[in-house]
Amino acid sequence: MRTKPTIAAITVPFDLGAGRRGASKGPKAILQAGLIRGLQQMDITIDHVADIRLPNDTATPLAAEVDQTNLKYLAEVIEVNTRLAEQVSQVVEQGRFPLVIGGDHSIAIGTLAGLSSHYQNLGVIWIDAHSDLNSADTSPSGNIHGMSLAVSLGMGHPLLTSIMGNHDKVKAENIVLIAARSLDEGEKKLIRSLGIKCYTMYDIDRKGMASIMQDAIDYISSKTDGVHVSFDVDSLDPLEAPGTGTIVKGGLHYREAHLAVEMLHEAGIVTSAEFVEVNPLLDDNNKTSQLAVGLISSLLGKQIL
Ligand code: B3U
Ligand code: MN
Ligand code: MN
Repeated sequence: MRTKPTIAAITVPFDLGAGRRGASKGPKAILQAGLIRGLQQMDITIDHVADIRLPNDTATPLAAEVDQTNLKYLAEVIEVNTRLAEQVSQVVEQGRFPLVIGGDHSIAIGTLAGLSSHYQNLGVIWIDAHSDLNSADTSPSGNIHGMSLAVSLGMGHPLLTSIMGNHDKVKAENIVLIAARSLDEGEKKLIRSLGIKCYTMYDIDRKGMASIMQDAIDYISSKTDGVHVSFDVDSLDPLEAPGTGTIVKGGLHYREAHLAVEMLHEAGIVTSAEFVEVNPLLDDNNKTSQLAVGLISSLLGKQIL
């Protein structure tokens, strides 16, 4: 990202992967908070290339065929992610930087599927209070936004793992989790058994954000040919980001989150990004959408001086 890439923004007004409604209004709130204008002022070229929605008639063609099991809105999640994956893949093919704006975190399934065919070893920096590593068997909720990283590792419903082909979209050794503090038992087991690099809030408190980010960047840049940043705003403390569906206290402070994305920009390794789980219905005076705009701007190179 040393030379300014052309950004292709893809909005995904979808929230059926989450337990509560409202994240579907995230893209509009983030755009209204001045995302495009802000980036243009930084001399960044940004085009809003697509808005990925469900068809208006709510019964998707897949709905009848899909065995819903305990996966909520499986047909809808498949439909949206299939469309998103195709759009993301097209943007990469055109040599542009995909910036995906959610929506709930289930959309990472489509983003990573769309990226996967363009990289041999895609790195993923997953900044989130959660690890989203559940499957139908381990999920306490049935909400697919808590399963998207597992699906991308090839674990989950075959209709989800086969979006854009049956290959695993990312390898466990190329993932770094940052800001984790709410992990289910099954997720902890998986992180340990697969050896996924996981920096919890304990690690961040102990070593400081700058040191953690440097470790994360060194770890991931040595072995990957592209890095995707998947940023869930619930990684921040609820005091900073009240407008999100599953708040977990003890999160990143405003400055820690900005430092993380500033260091990622400085490292020059990031090739795509997504920002998810802004829920304007729960927000306080657009605080969380404005925060998202600030974080995106910093990731794309905004500096204080
Ligand atoms: N791990 C829980 C909670 C959760 C995951 N992601 C969010 N919440 N946003 C689950 O439902 O899988
Ligand atoms: Mn998440
Ligand atoms: Mn989360």
